[in-house]
Amino acid sequence: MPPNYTLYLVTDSTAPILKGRDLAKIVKDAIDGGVTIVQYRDKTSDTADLIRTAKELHKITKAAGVPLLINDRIDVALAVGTEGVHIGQDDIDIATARKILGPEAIIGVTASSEEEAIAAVKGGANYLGLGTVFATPTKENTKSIIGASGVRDILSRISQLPNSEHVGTVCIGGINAANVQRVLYQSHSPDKSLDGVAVVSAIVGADEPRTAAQHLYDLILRAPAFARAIHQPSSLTATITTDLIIAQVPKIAKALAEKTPLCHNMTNLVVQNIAANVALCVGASPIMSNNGLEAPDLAKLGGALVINMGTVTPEGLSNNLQALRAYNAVGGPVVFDPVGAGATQQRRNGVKTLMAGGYFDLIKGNEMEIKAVAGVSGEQMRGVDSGPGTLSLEEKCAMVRSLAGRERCLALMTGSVDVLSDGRRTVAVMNGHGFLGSITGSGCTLGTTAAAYLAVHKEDTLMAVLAAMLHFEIAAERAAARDEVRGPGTFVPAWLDELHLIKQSSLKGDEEWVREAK
Ligand code: 3NM
Ligand code: MG
Repeated sequence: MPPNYTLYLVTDSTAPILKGRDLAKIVKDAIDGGVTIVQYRDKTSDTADLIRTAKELHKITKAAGVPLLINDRIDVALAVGTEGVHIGQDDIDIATARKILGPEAIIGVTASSEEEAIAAVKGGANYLGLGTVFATPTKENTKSIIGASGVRDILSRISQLPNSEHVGTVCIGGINAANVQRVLYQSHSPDKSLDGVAVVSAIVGADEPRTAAQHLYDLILRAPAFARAIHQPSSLTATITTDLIIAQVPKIAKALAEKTPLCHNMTNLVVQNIAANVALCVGASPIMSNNGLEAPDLAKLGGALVINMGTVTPEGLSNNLQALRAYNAVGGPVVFDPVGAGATQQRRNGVKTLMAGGYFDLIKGNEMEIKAVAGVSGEQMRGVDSGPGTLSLEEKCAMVRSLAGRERCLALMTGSVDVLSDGRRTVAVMNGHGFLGSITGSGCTLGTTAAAYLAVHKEDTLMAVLAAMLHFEIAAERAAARDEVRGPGTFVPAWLDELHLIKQSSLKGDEEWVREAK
């Protein structure tokens, strides 16, 4: 029987995490809470202390039927007779460890790249610890931060190796209750999934290790609410045809007008008024609330959330995170609008914090913003990119597709041509009008519109956002073509009218407007 890796506890020996408490008591509580395997990791104690503590821990784990592994120190594992060891890339090699410990021992190896993982699988490791997922103060000298997508790339690569189904996998680094479900979801590759997660501070550093372990265990076993909420049919075709658009988009617009879902906007002061008006005109019921404390109540109302990073402050970020978690917990769609991402260090940090803190159904931005989110801005762009708007359509499609695939969500890059992808299907929309670029908040209100559509159509989220884009942009074209519209000022009221008229005609089952899709 292979070990159960579901909730893997790695111990710590440092003061900030232990806070003077007894490690054996913490391990006992953690096992009572649901921990399935334990690694004793202690980089500071002398050998005699290591052996003494390991013996004490082994008594506890053995009584609970949970394996105990020793980090690095084969001698300690041998002396105490524990079930195995965990070795890093700079420690003893697997073959030697196996020779010393025998065929029954559990030997785990840390891997942070596909190459390291392949070598460990071929070398006979029983399981891999994949990471570092997120930067963590618990281990400061980590080699590389690979994120959930890095874990997925490794899983996908080793799934092609013979016998890899017998190799367990856990991920490690910054995993906690707020991100564990998103990490499991986003790291999933079709051929191989994680068998569990490894944590240090989320349990050892918790005030109540038992409760913390119980909570984590429940979250791991329960499918994440947002994954349950999104049912992407496996029959989705690879191409979005005009026929498909005409067959589906009017129905989605009608559903929005009928259901008037709540559209919760956490947005900047500049666009609150127009975002609320656009939400009303497309058929949603807007609420403009930047207070994270009321998000759990709002999330229960079945609507969607837009997080617009327009005015980023530390307080705003923590409100955003609270709301993101509330919507993730119930599976409500969340749109991320990383306004000005990449422009300042504050904003780059904001993007990182939010993307590590929860799951977004849609990430939308202009070319510079999407580049920043995709992580190809700054130094790397110099010499390749002289400023905004330099990517060819093909390059845009590739970037958007790869971002969507990496994050397992939808990505939308707006511009004169808008590119939307779910990682498999990528579609470009040519509708819209230049006046949208001359008024404030048009990008933000597209996020609002997309959220409203996502709230009513979870069967195929790409189609929902495509419907939102068409409603939004065809209305802009119709407004700009009106006689009375002579510039951005007269455009805004006409555009609100046209958004409203498309909603009204969709309610009556009219499909004509969709034929203007380009
Ligand atoms: N190994 P926490 S990260 C022990 O990447 C360890 O190999 C890592 O601690 C690796 O759960 C890490 O508190 C520390 O973030 C994980
Ligand atoms: Mg080591």
